[in-house]
Amino acid sequence: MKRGILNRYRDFLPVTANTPLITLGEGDTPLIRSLSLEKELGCGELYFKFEGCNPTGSFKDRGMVVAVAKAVENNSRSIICASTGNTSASAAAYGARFGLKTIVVIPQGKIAMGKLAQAVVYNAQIISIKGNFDQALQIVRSLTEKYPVTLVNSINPNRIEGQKTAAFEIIDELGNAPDYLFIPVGNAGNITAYWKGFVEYAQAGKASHSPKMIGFQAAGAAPIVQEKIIERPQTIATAIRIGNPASWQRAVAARDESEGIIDCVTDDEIISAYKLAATREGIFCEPASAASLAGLIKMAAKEDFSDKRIVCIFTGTGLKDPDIPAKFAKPPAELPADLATVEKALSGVIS
Ligand code: AN7
Repeated sequence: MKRGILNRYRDFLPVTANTPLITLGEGDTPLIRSLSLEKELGCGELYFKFEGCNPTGSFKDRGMVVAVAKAVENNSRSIICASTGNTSASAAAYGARFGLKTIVVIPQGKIAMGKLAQAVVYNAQIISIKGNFDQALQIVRSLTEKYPVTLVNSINPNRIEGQKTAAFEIIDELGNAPDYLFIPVGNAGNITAYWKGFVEYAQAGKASHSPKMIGFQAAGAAPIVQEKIIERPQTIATAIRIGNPASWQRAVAARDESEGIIDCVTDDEIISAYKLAATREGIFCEPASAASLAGLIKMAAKEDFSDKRIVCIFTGTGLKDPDIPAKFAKPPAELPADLATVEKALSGVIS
């Protein structure tokens, strides 16, 4: 039975006697051993942690459940976030369930259809700005200085606390930390959270070491790689279309303390990995999520991982962004409902 991360990992979370142990069933996501790409890429062991299996379809639920629990504990009446889509979907869901007014500020035309649908159905107050995520976050920060509304972006430390539980789950399942963790990087909260989780669990004696953190930004939105703010970030992976990450310094610290790397992958590499995850492993993740696998493919071409244990994070489900396949695949031909015609269309396919 799913217990939720607040209950399962309460000893490692900011849980007090007054914190409601709320849950929508977040966490406990599958760690899927690769059947095909592990061999092909020459990895000792390769696993995919599929965060798309969270209640609103992304890893954001782990952080949101803690942020909302603390908001409820502190008698907050409303929450607010800027979002490229997944944070707004998660905030709207937990806000609805636990009686908080939810305000989301999103970049117009640049969030996936499914994510917008979630915010609409969960009945969030949606503000769509003619601008990008970084501008939305700036506005939200200013609003929270002026009004008594709880900020639930990852600059809220409770978000990072919740998200670190994914690292705990990996160690609990593998019995130790992996050698490498591949992860997409946008606003850089998640890489920060995983690193915190790995370090804390190692300190608690649950792992003998911590993994190298290997983060990937999209090439058109790679401020950490280029070491400068990107004013007009561009990428097909709208979730990580971010030019000035809030947790920039902490991501750099995670990279350096773990002796890892933060690099970037092109949109073509992202889409190619997105297709491979689906066609070779049966995992439908969203484009931003596929940046982790795209990064592994890029690195495995140069580096020997044959004695390494690797975990690749797929941060969200592909169902959120149903427009993407149309960019590279034709819709199926429409045939009459006639056996002979269907048989003919299948000649060479079935025998
Ligand atoms: C699927 O929802 O920033 O580096 O506003 O949705 O912690 O930002 C989403 C980010 C990776 C990057 N994969 O994580 C938002 C938002 C998916 C995402 C990231 C996001 P961070």
